[in-house]
Amino acid sequence: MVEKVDHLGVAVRSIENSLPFYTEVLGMKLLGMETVESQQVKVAFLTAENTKIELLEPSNENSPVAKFIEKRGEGIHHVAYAVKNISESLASLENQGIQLIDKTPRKGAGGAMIAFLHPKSSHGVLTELCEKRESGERN
Ligand code: CMX
Repeated sequence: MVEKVDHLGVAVRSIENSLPFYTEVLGMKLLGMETVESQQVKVAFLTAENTKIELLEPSNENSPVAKFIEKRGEGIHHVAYAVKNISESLASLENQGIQLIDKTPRKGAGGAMIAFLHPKSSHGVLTELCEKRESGERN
């Protein structure tokens, strides 16, 4: 089902304050920033070679990322896997009794279709599936 790890999501209080660590200290390249209203987050994508990190800053206090930071502090938030066909993957996971947060895919950052699996069903790791629909550097 899974083609590769697409990116790791890291929850931060402020993208502005955390970016210098990634760009200046680690020397990663900033690919872009955007606000994903449906997920109530502002995101920044960074890359080194074929690896991507997504920094997630809550855009309001009701954001799932705001709740995460309040409970656990800043840190690794999710692992995102690239899949070829997200709808088929979700149907297969549901058939296997995996608890889905999103039963149907929704639009995420970079124009990808995304869906989350509940961390209770994936041994404590919030898991995202993503299917890229657009070509370009972000993909
Ligand atoms: N990783 C691992 N476990 C997590 C977690 C995370 N990121 N977020 C929450 N949990 C755990 C909590 O610790 C809690 O466990 P316990 O019951 O053992 O305490 C349990 O999941 C329920 O968490 P909660 O704090 O009660 O929060 P909610 O039930 O309100 O929501 C979740 C949890 C995962 C369903 C919700 O955060 C969600 O829907 N997340 C997916 C959407 C999201 O995170 N979007 C932002 C990213 C956007 C993007 O990448 O584009």
